[in-house]
Amino acid sequence: MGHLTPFLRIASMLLRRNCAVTLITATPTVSAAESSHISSFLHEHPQVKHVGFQIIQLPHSKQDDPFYLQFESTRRSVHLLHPLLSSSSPPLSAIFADFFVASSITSVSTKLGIPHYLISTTSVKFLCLLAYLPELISDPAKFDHSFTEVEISGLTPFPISSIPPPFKDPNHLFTKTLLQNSRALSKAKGIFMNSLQCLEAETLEAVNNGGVLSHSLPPLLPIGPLELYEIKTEKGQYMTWLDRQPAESVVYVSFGSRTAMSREQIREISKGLERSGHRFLWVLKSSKVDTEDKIQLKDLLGDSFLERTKNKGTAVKGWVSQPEILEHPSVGAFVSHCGWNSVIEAARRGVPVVAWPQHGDQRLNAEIVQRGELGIWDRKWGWDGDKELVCGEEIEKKIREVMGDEKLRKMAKKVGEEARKAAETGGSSEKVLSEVLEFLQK
Ligand code: BUP
Repeated sequence: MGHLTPFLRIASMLLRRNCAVTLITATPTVSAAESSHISSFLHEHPQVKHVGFQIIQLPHSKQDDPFYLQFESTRRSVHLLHPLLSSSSPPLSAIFADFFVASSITSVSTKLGIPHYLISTTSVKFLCLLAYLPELISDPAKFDHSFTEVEISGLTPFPISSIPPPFKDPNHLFTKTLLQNSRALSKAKGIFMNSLQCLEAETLEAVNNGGVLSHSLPPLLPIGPLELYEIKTEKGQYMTWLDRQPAESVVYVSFGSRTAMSREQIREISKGLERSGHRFLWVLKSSKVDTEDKIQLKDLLGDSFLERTKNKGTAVKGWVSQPEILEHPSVGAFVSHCGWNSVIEAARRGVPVVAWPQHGDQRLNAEIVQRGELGIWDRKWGWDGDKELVCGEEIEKKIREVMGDEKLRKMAKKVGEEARKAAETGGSSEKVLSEVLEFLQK
């Protein structure tokens, strides 16, 4: 969902600017959330032409991560797109593609004689790490204990503990897919970034004006925060519950679409929330892929917790409308895995974040949250922690801190104001997108 969501948002931004949009999605999808979002989007936007692109699935074993497999299968199938697109009417003027297919989309756009742009679903900092990946991996000594930081010339170094653990294994499927794509980033006309000047000014400046990674990266085009699009669905009960809560009083807790916390960790979170005394809205998952998520809420949390906290909080199993929740005036803080979309959605309204990264780019994102004064992060929270469980007392402490620290809340609000300014007519992000569309019309 971290990839599909920004694409649907950009598709709707293009529609609002009178572009004709063809949406190409990989079939079959991995999760039920993807299938239902694609259907609802097409239902709400009947003018979009849809190509359900049948990908060739790779042989795999049960241990393989279904999302990583989907990325690699899609990457390897993309060269087959050309015949499906060559007779498009009106003819296509550009392709906007995911960076997970950067290596294979080049041949398609070249054959069609049109430019391609990439859409990065990550921070600028993480994209820089991806561009640097071939160099990082070519020297295994960089993972020695003597190296504590990743140093990319021209950028502020960051701790080696912040890189995704699979990067240490060049034979890992995720690393292999990213390496292929990383080498092709420079072939794109530009890379759209769902990021904000105020969160990543230094890195953006280093790449676009300082020539950092200039052999590996084309211009970066910051267009964040992406505009939200509306899907008319029935209002969830959690929204009605939020409507009844005082302003900025609720802690929203969610760890994204692919993280299922262990039973032990869930117990500690429940302790922390209850002991903090604050109101909460907690979204839970019990398996990585939603189609396999069959456990009931009461089996995860126990009847007594639900009964004791029924006047203080609400727990939800399954999909919620997160952007709507984060835009709601009752929400006062967000305990988040720091998926990049979640970070930018929090930034849109200046909701302070308690960062709790789980995998992938999320430790780097947590660092951006902390440095950008959008929230707080205890570096022990995440995969480099010295213990596996974060205990209830620590969770309670962090929640009290984020809800009680006026300075922190003010700083987060400032980020929200900057985000609003960037997105409004005449704002920096709006200008970047208009310029690309003008170029394509020539
Ligand atoms: Br879960 C969930 N409702 O219940 P990220 C997520 N979302 O609207 P991810 C919902 O999915 P990775 C839910 O608002 C965001 O736009 C959320 O993207 C939305 O994390 C998107 O935050 C999730 O980037 O990706 O999907 O876990 O693990 O790859 O970072």
